[in-house]
Amino acid sequence: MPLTKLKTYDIEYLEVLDEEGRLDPELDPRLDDDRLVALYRAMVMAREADQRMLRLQRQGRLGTFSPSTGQEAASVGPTLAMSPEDWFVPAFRELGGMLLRGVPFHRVLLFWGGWEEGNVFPGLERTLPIAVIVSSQIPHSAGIAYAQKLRGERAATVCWFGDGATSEGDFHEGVNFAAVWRAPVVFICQNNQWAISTPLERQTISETIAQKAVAYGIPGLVVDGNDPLAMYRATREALERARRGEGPTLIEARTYRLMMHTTADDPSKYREEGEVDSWRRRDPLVRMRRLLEQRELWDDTRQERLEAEIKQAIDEEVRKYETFARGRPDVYFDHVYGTPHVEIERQRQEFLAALGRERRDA
Ligand SMILES: Cc1ncc(C[n+]2csc(CCOP(=O)(O)OP(=O)(O)O)c2C)c(N)n1
Ligand SMILES: [Mg+2]
Repeated sequence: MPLTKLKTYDIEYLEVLDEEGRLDPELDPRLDDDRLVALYRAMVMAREADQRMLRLQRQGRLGTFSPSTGQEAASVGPTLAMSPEDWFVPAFRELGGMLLRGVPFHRVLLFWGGWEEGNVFPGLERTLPIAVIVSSQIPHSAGIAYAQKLRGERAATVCWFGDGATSEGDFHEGVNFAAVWRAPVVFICQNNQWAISTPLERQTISETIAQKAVAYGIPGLVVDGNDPLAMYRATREALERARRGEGPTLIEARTYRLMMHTTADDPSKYREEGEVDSWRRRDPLVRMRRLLEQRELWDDTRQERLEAEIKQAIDEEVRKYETFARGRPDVYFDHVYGTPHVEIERQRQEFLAALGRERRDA
């Protein structure tokens, strides 16, 4: 009996807008000028928000947070392709997408400040809170999408997670469940090459993350995750597939975390500056601005105006957050257990004393 080939597979790679701002006319999703500018503005907003959060954290005015600098395109592009009826299921590095979706920045600050109110977005009930528990949101998204199917909705669900999340059982269970039930969900893996200090090659020896889709019988593709137009296009196609009742898609967005994992991390301990520099050249904001400039939609004056506008908006949101949070820097300790705990109370006192010392020294 000869050995026969049962199946082979191909994995496609999608890039629409390259590092120089050159656009592939065949693949161009043909967004109008307003939407092109909207993509760029949302990415600049997220970048500026990261810088402000970093300062607030270093000043003791915010808890730790996970920066999304360098990864803006991977959440902003897909969000532009979504409708308000679609469910938005983030991990913790989708700030740009959340803000574009309409989540007020002060809610994000409340979340990282330890406030439960940071989990609730009035008027945006189809936007889930930030999920820090790695991969926990993947089964949630599969269940939401399954419910959408049962209800006969035309809408779908988009769920983000990291490369590290693909090593969790929840990833495999969630993707398999969604595939078997043809649930209308788009899985977006933000492959930023690192899971804290664990490099991708220690996470998986698969050549791509996208090919894991093959095992579940669904389409998987690799996308330049720093290309907002490619991310928009890939998500739009996956959403259309989902709405046609054809089930989930796995998108591997190749990107890079340019800053630390969280403010409690020092990446210089485990990765080379050269690697970071090579990804800085692939910055999604730079290539998008190049495209806008070529089309005469952008210049230095517009950039200055945008930055001033964003600064003012951020100032206002920080004020809202700090007005709400005033006098309770220890709120994190409230929710560790449902009832007071002697060890947590000891830690609370230690934290308050340390904060007091720091503020006196400042
Ligand atoms: C279940 C669980 N295990 C461990 C952690 C601690 N932790 C937080 S983020 C992270 C790495 C996640 O890596 P990845 O999925 O690649 O996302 P990235 O941080 O790179 O965006 C880990 C281990 C956690 N939050 N949840
Ligand atoms: Mg990662």
